[in-house]
Amino acid sequence: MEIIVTHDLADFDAFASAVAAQKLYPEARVVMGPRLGRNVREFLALHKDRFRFIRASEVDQAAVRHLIVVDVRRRSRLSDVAELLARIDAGDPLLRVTVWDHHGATSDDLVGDEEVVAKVGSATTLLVEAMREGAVPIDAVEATLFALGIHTDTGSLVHATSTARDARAVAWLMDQGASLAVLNRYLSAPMTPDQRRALAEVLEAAEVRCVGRLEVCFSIVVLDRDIDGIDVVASEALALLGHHALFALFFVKSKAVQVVGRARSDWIDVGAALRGIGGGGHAPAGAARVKGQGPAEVQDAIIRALTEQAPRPRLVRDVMSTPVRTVPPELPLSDLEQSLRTWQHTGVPVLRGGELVGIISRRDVEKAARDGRLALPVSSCMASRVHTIAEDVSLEGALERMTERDVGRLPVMRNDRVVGILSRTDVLRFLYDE
Ligand SMILES: [Mn+2]
Repeated sequence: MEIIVTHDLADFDAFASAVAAQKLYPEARVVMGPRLGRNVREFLALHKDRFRFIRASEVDQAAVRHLIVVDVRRRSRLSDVAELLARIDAGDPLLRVTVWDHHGATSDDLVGDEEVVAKVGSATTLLVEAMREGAVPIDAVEATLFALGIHTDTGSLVHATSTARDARAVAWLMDQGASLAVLNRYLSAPMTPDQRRALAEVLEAAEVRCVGRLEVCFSIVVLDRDIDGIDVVASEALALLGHHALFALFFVKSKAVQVVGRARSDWIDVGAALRGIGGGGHAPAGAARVKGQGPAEVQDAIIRALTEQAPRPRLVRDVMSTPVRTVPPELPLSDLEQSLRTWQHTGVPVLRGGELVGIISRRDVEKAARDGRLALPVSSCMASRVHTIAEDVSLEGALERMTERDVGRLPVMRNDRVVGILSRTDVLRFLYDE
């Protein structure tokens, strides 16, 4: 017997990967864990007859000859097939293991006899590539499910983990007739009343902590029962709050803490932080379920894990231009015009006795030239209200300041002294290189 398994609480990527694997291994049966994600359950309410699967309890694990594992490879997430894991440990020669996964490696990983593992945005992508290569025919319903898998795990190709391979797989699925109407129905399903209530509580309880110079939001919410789709609640809350990351801790029936983590900044690896408390996931998204601890303890453990992996964002001082050229306020504009041309600068801070008193841009000087005012001193047309930034602010913070104030350069300060200048060019280089 050949079986395909994935992680519990299967989301669209897990379920789509399992169905796709069945196209590649036609003899294999799809085995799902005891719980399915809410979106997948809703999808199956209409598509049950198209996609058949069995439960682990229906499998004679002693009779399995080929185990195909998709969208997971950590052993702790495969407790349904503990008997098969034991056979693997015993070196059973009758059992072959194949792994298709896109998660980062851990010491707890199952090692397959064959492995297709790559850092792509979704596991489904890997299976779609194999189907495309093998010219395996798929119909529009299958193409739609596979596209749902990729869209879900990649945030429709904009999560930091997305790759061109995911986009090519989606394009191929569209060629195979993936239905946009069905994609939209399941990708932007309206929230249930329970989800809306939970969202309101997450927003209400949100507390911002500074971890490694980044704003990380924590929300502890007490629930008297499990709520479906809290992952969506956490994503939505982060989008509304706009911090670098958010961890929503749902204390369910005073028994377990269900954590959902989401990040908008590449500097935070949510999956790695949650692996520290027995959960898992990717850099932008992860989850964990912790028993026997209160939410405050779990929050402390997450902060410890985040601090250990030290998300050190790039700071202003790492990318500012230094040493900085400055001019005195009494310098004639004609001299400055010459200097700007040689320095190729678009603006310079104006200092009187070491103190910042203004800033002047090439545009100001050009205007003075047009008006025939080049004989006047720099002080006559400098801007004396100068927006500055401290050298130890994160670049992310500097970027926000520039956008808010709509200024092209910020003198960088250390104890009231100008130590550098941060220009649009510096910031853009950072934005596009990272
Ligand atoms: Mn996945």
